[in-house]
Amino acid sequence: MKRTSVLAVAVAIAANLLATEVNGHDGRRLEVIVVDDQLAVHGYNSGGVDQGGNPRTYYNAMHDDWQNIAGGIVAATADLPGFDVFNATDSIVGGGSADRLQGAELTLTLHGAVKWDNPPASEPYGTPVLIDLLPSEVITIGNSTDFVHNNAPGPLTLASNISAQGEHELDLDYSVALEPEGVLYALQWVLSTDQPGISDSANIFTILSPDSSATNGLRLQSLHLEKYLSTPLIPGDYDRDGKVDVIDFEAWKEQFSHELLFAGAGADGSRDGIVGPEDFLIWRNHVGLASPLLDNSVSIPEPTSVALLIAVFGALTLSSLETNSR
Ligand SMILES: [Ca+2]
Ligand SMILES: [Ca+2]
Repeated sequence: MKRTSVLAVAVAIAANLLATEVNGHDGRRLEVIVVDDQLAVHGYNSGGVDQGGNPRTYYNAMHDDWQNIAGGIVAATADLPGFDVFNATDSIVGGGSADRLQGAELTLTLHGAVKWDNPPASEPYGTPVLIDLLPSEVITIGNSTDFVHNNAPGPLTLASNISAQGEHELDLDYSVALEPEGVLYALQWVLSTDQPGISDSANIFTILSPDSSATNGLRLQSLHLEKYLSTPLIPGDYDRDGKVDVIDFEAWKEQFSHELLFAGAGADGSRDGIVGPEDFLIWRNHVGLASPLLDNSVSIPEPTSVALLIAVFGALTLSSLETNSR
């Protein structure tokens, strides 16, 4: 990195840190939860609503956008998505995890970053094409004590000695010495704790889209990538809309035989890194289910139409898969 770039990033980070100390940030955030003795994060939006649902109908992924630094400095920063640990009273998504995590430390470890260059301008956005970053694309992420970047991944202490009231506004400061345009970045994290009996999270993704004041903020494409990389609330919900229906079957069919960069993405319900017949069975075993987060206006397919669908597609697909796959 050139010296001017380093300076610009340092200035941006310093400005961000000052802002963070004054107050936390409203907007797209991630509530830390414990599900079946495993850490997870559940996205919600404290600053308004977007097309992604509030809270999200899936775990472990959230997007927000860069803000280009003004004044001729070629750099961008972001301070969201941020994290929170809530008690039962303050919990946005229900329950709260402060009692389970009381006294514990939370560590967020960066494992790397990928990008989706030039996603389609309009729907359908299709399966995201994820590639490595160029050596010049260095995303630095820090909090008040530590820094990591995508070429030197490692741990950040998100919180230590969590109180019974929880820990609010655990924000990160993202910085990059360029002004992203036409590209979505996804940072891959794992959340862990020293609290006995609670295992590490699955992959968690924070996604950053271009400055929303730029010509194309790619917000809907970011949301699409967020859903693709997330963990569904209900197994078989391959488009992450909170219900398991024929659209998820279509997603599975479109992605069939794809080998994935990240196990559990898209239609990989079995989390083995490939979209195969086992993921069809997961869909079939959960079809008709819907998340309680959805309101009553959501229509779920009639049992008869689902049964018909399984009869027609299920038998056909499985018999062909059994002869053709692997
Ligand atoms: Ca669905
Ligand atoms: Ca699979």
